[in-house]
Amino acid sequence: MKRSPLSAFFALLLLSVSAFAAPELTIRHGAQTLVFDREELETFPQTTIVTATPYFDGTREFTGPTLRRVLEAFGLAGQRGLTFRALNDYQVTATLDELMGLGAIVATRMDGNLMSVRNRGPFWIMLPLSDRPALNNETFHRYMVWQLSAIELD
Ligand SMILES: Nc1nc2c(c(=O)[nH]1)N[C@H]1C(S)=C(S)[C@@H](COP(=O)(O)O)O[C@H]1N2
Ligand SMILES: [Mo]
Repeated sequence: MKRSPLSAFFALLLLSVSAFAAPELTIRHGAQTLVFDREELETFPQTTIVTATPYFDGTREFTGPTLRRVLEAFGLAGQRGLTFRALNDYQVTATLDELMGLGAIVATRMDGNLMSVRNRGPFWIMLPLSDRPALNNETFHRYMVWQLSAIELD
């Protein structure tokens, strides 16, 4: 089939629309799927974590809803498994019990600024490492998923 210049134009338009599409966080539990964009995540009550991290010198301020709040809609608890997935294909699995007591937030901002994918954004699971030094080790750093794209609940 011969492609008209017009269809090439629309193909290009589609490409650029998806390239600039708003980043989203998908949360799945069986057939139930919730998709939040940044603005929606910022309509939840916001929690701020000021902490040193393995990733930056000095302390940074991270802001976003608590993980607990984001998952609340699903009404799940206990030994249920949860998998975080990131844009770079990183994934880590835990149970809700393991995660819910950590004070984790889904950070949408660092020092008040949105985070680009290049800056490990747009969403980053952040833990209050400075306030809770017991979390400042590899066991818990694994859960600090940057470029978070999806959360899957068993
Ligand atoms: N998206 C993403 N998040 C991630 C990782 C990753 O590879 N990709 N590595 C995890 C692991 S295993 C650890 S220990 C911490 C710190 O990783 P780093 O020391 O490689 O920066 O980030 C976690 N978050
Ligand atoms: Mo790690």
